[in-house]
Amino acid sequence: MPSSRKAPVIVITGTPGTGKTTHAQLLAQESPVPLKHINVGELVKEKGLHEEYDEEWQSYTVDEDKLLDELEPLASEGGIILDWHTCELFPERWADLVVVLRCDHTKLWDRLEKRGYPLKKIQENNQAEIMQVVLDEARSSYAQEIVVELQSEGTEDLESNVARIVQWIEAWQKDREQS
Ligand code: DAT
Repeated sequence: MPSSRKAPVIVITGTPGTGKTTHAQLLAQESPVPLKHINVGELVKEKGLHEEYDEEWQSYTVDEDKLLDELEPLASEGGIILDWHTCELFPERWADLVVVLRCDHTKLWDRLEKRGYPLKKIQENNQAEIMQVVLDEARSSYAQEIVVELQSEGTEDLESNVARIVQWIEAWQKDREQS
């Protein structure tokens, strides 16, 4: 069922390091409708929407209820990009488009090494990318027609992916105007 939002909610997801934040930042600049980039991991830290810090994994255990309460009014309003490494938590009604970024696993390994991730975390994410965990998660959580898998290996991909999402936004707007 189409939502009553004036601007879409675009989920950009993928294994850490696949380029979500890079894409979200460029998309927020190029979008024909104002889109606010929400880096969900940063939001969790800023607003303390977590339970405890896991030293071994160097990450927070997210308080899912608190996070959903925080995001609900923003998602109802629309005009946001949700940038997170998982998407199954977000209710299906929130999302107008779900972009799953993919990257060759050796390239991903380099990106995560540069980021200073511990070996265990690099291995885990590398394996998840090979097994297309996030893509499967997106496909089982949302209608097939709103899930798009895009490669994110280099700047050419980045630019063409963002151009493609911009086209999708323009079509989404036209659709709204007509109905
Ligand atoms: P994520 O938000 O998924 O964790 P990121 O946007 O922070 O990933 O990107 C991780 C690193 O990889 C960063 O140095 C930018 C680079 N990168 C990602 N996707 C890219 C692309 N399509 N072209 C060039 N560099 C890219």
